[in-house]
Parts: sequence; structure tokens; C-alpha cells
Amino acid sequence: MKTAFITGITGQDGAYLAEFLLRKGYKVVGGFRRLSSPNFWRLEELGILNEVQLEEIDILDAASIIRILDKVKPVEVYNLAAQSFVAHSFSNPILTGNVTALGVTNVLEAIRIVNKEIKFYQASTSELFGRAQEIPQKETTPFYPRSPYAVAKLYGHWITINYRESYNIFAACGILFNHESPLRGIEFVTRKITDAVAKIYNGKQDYFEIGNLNAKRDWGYAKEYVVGMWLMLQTQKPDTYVLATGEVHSVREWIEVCFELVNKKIQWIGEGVSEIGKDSKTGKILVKVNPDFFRPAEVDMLIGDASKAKKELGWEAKVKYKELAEIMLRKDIERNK
Ligand code: NAP
Ligand code: F7E
Repeated sequence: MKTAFITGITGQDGAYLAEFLLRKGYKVVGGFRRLSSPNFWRLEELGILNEVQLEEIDILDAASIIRILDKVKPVEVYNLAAQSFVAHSFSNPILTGNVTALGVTNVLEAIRIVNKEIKFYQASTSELFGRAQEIPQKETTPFYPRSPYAVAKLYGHWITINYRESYNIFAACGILFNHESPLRGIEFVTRKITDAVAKIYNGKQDYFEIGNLNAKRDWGYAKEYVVGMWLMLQTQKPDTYVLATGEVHSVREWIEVCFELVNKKIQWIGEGVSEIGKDSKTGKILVKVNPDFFRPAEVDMLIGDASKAKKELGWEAKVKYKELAEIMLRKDIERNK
């Protein structure tokens, strides 16, 4: 039985990846950090909490990672741990740099010390493209990061390639565009909206506040993206791959589609910070813009070209944004009943 070690198993992708690898017959060991209250709700929702072996690590503590690799002897390590919320990276840039950038070196060093044959996956991101230099973005598109998070991920991306080239470690980078699910953290925009629309639908909330309505993203389904991570470690040679749907939609469209799913049509009134979204039938305010959610530097639009992953890995995004919104909204309506 092959063992895989996942850092960040308590996060969205960690939970889906653990589920996928268990079904593939792996023994799955997950690294989690001690918190004052345990954060295993995603593993519980997937019903796999008792199927994975959980080990306490902190990505900031290289010794904790060395000890676990030595103990569990994985053949594959998936480095998903990160301070992953872009907005938080502006208020906590140093923490973000330590965790999201240097944390990667801690894991790579642990591999170099314990066993250089371990295959390594690094969670790179479309945020590397930031102020996009080309449309759509692919593996060769120049990077232009726009947040402390993206800058930290840029370091993580290149240090991974550096360990690949310097020490011949099988180190792959997945440049993943936004991927969402019912397990998405509630502060990210898609889930923030499905949760709020579900609460409005269930009569528990009147309206919600939002930031930049015009930001555009390429949103896919996380459950499909973790398969791509695994495929990247099954190739002959380590490489870098973009995973994306190739479709782009705005935050405004995501709000509209979520309300449509509960038979409400939004009528937008006003502009900029004064813009509001009203229920076209009742005239009730459902959405208000709040500039507190604006970012000091914004990424206006990202859309990915995943043709390399399709050609070389046989990976393709099947679930597109309307179906994704429906999957997420249904779950939030059920949760918020
Ligand atoms: P997530 O839900 O925020 O999960 C992040 C994970 O990292 C959590 O398990 C978190 O643990 C853990 N973590 C944070 N700080 C840590 C530390 N110091 N030591 C150990 N673990 C720590 O993120 P996600 O959406 O699953 O994303 C997974 C990875 O892919 C991240 O690296 C993210 O930056 C990257 N990525 C995500 C997307 C996306 O659209 N989702 C796209 C591209 C790249 P706690 O549960 O204790 O907080
Ligand atoms: O924002 C805009 C916001 O926080 C998307 C992470 O997984 O994907 C994620 O990063 C857009 C931005 O995700 C609100 O300004 C408007 O333009 O959902 P988000 P993100 O920043 O794209 C990448 C690929 C990662 O790697 C990251 O780890 O939506 N937006 N109003 C808002 N965003 C939030 N969060 N909240 C709002 O109220």
C-alpha cells in the first residue's frame, strides 16, 4: 500500500484529495496544526475522518515535517498548506511570506534530508499571473503577482522548480485557477455568496455586503482539480501544469446566477460604492457594495488555458460555473435550514 502525505489536509483541497487517494487505495496521512478548537469539519462531512491518519505538524517547523516523513515514509507528498486568503495576506504579509513561501522550502528540505525519491506536488496558483500579461494564461505566460499571497506563491513555485533542477527531486507544480466547492472556506467570494443567498432564501438574513462586483475569475470544481494534482505525480518527468475551465465570469454574474437558482432576479441600481442589488419583484435590497472588501491591489480578470494538462495528463474540467453554483447553493440551503 502506497502512503501519501498531505500538508493542509483540513483545508478544502486537502479533504477532497484525501478522499480521492483513499479511493485509489493509498494510505493517507494528513498534517494538521494544533488550533484551540480542532478543524476537522471537512473530513467529517466527507465521512473520512476515521480513514486518514492525522499527524500534528506546522509547516513553519521544518523539524516537525522531517520527523513525520521519517515516520510514515510516504511515496508522494502534496504540499497544500498555506495562508491562502488573498485579502488576509495584505493585513498579514509577513506571516503569509513565512507560511506560503518559506513553508515550501521546509517541506522540500525535509524531502532532501529524509528521502529524495519522494515525489512532491506544490500548490501553485493562477494568482501568479495577477495583472495578466496574456489572455488566456498558460504555463509560459509571464507572472505579475499582485498581493503578498501571490508574491509568496511565486517564491514557492520557483523554489520547487529549483529543487527539481538542483537535486533531481520529482517536484511538480500545479498552477490551479480558482476552484470552489461546498467545502470552500466561507470568506472566499463564491461560498460567501452561496451561504448568504441560502440564508436569505431560508429567511435568516436580509442582505449581504460585497466588494468588487466586476472582478472576473475562471471558477472550477475542487473535486475535479485534486485529480489533476495526483495525475501530475504519475508522469515520467516532473513538470508544471495549468488547471482551469477556460471560462470566465464576474462576481456580479455569480450573484445573479445564485439568486436565479432561488427564483430571484437582481436589479442593479447605482454605481461604484453606491451600487446596490434589489429584488426586481419586491424592491428589497439584497446586495450592498462595501469598500471594506476592496483590495489594495486587485486582480481584475483571470482565465486559464489548460490544454497542456488535457494533452499530457488527460485532465479536463467538466463542471462549469452554473452547475458549480447549484452544487454549492444546494448544500448551503441544506446547511442553513
Ligand atoms: P485552504 O482551504 O485555505 O486550506 C489551507 C490549509 O493549509 C488548511 O488545512 C490550513 O490549516 C493549512 N495551514 C495553514 N497554515 C498552516 C501552517 N502554518 N502549518 C500547517 N498547515 C497550515 O486552501 P485550499 O483552497 O484547500 O487550497 C489548497 C492549496 O492550494 C493552498 O496552498 C492554496 O494556496 C492553493 N491554491 C488554492 C486555490 C483555490 O482556488 N482553492 C487555487 C490555487 C492554489 P487550518 O485548517 O488549520 O487553517
Ligand atoms: O476573491 C472579489 C475579490 O477571495 C475572488 C484563493 O483560493 O483563488 C483564491 O483567491 C475575487 C477577487 O479568491 C468580495 O476582490 C469581491 O477579485 O474568492 P476570492 P481569490 O482572491 O481569487 C486563488 C486562485 C488562490 O490561489 C487563493 O488561494 O472576488 N471579491 N467581493 C470578493 N472576494 C471576497 N473574498 N469577498 C468579497 O466580499
